[in-house]
Amino acid sequence: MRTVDKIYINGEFVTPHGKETLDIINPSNNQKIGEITLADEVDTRNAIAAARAAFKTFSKTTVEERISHLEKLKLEVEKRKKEFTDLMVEEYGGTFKFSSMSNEFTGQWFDSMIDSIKDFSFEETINSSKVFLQPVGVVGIITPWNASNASVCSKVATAISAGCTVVIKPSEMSALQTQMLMEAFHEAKLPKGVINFVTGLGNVVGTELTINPSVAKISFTGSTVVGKLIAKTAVDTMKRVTLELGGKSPNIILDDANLEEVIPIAVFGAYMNSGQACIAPTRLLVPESQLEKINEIARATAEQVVVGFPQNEYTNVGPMVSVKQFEKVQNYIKIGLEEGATLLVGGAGKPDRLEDGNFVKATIFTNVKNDMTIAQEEIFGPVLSIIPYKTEEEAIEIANDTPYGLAAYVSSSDVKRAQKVASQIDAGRVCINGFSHDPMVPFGGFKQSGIGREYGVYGLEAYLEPKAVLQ
Ligand code: TXE
Repeated sequence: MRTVDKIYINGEFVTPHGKETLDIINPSNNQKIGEITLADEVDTRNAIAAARAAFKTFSKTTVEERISHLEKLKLEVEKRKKEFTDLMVEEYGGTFKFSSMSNEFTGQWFDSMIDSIKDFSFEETINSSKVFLQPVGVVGIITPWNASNASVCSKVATAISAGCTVVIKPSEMSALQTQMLMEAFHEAKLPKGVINFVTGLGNVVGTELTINPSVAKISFTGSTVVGKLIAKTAVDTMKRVTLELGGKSPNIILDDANLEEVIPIAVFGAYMNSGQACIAPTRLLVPESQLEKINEIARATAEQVVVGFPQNEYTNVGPMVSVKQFEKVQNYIKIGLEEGATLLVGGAGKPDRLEDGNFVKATIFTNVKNDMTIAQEEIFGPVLSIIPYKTEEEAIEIANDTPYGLAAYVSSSDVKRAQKVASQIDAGRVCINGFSHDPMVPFGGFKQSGIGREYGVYGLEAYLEPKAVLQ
């Protein structure tokens, strides 16, 4: 049985003032594997005070000093890649494939920020005046469970690059991964108080971070509901907010695309991270004239998808993170059937021999209409909706017809045509012909998918406050 009974404040592991505990459950079998002691408001205020004190000197560090801190953080995180992968598989139920890829990639969050700041000008001259880009202050970092380390590392790397100090409230559902991250960051030996961790509940620790006047900015990744709550509360103290929220990403297959190639990619893509990914292409928009053929290829692909224990290297879809998330996905499958979508593969219930865990069948609905609930709301599970369209214009209209605008995908054998379509889509990121990722390129949402951008120079600017000195 593991215990997570420490938080990290002012360079030390301390026993939290909070006394409540929470079980850590393995989602593959719903067995208890450990327990965490939850931090409370007092712990949060202590962490904020430490970050505030550290900010006085850390905000004055040079770019070279910050680069050296980023290098040390990267080194310590990379040393533990294998352990992080094992914990992600066990605690979160992330597939071995996804978890190892995600941890393999973690160092790049630090590298990309080193590349972003090494030539960045924190000072400029406009006419005879100076503009200084100063770090905004103490940043509250609130992160979810679906890519815990990646989320924390990318936000911490950006904050450190700017000269900010941080109080991190990771998801209470990633306590084991957080514990190891605390150890890694501690070993990096940054000045005391620059990085603090307070693991507790959202409505306790998260709320304190959001109301506390000593916190200058909140960087949040999570649900749209909580994102809105944070934005409303944060405005009372005029905090800066960066919100990376949900998505319902369209994947437009144009009529000239090579279906045998792009449909399998689309199906496996929708199941990335077992469907628990904000950028997953969950709405597959296809030419109506090719619907039958596409249904066939999608069905054949889904039959190859391995749903099962996440530690198996061949598994594509592991369990949902919690019973609550499992039930949420099941409910959407039920709604899909009730609203008249055609079930192509999968459906309600658990796959055979996987009854103990939170496993969902790899599911595809076809003949979905875009106004159906399953096409409008984020399901966050392995459920793909195939939506037929008649013309390219209609495809673009459907793509844009949700409250979200995080990611989008376009496939065509004519790249220029795909680019033209991409230019008309309301989303913060559009990938042409497949899935690509670049940690230097801005990431964030249009519409209700969020506010602001993360990564690289765009992300950095959200942690800086311009100060003009006129003379
Ligand atoms: O997210 P929450 P949940 C979506 C996805 C999923 C749904 C619910 O659709 O099914 O959200 O997941 C903290 N003040 N995404 O309930 O609650 C919380 O402790 C401050 C999309 O787990 O938004 C955790 O650290 N903080 C998404 C973080 O917010 C609060 C990733 C996210 O949890 C808080 C995850 C409060 N009042 C879920 N309440 C993405 N964009 O990738 C909770 N938190």
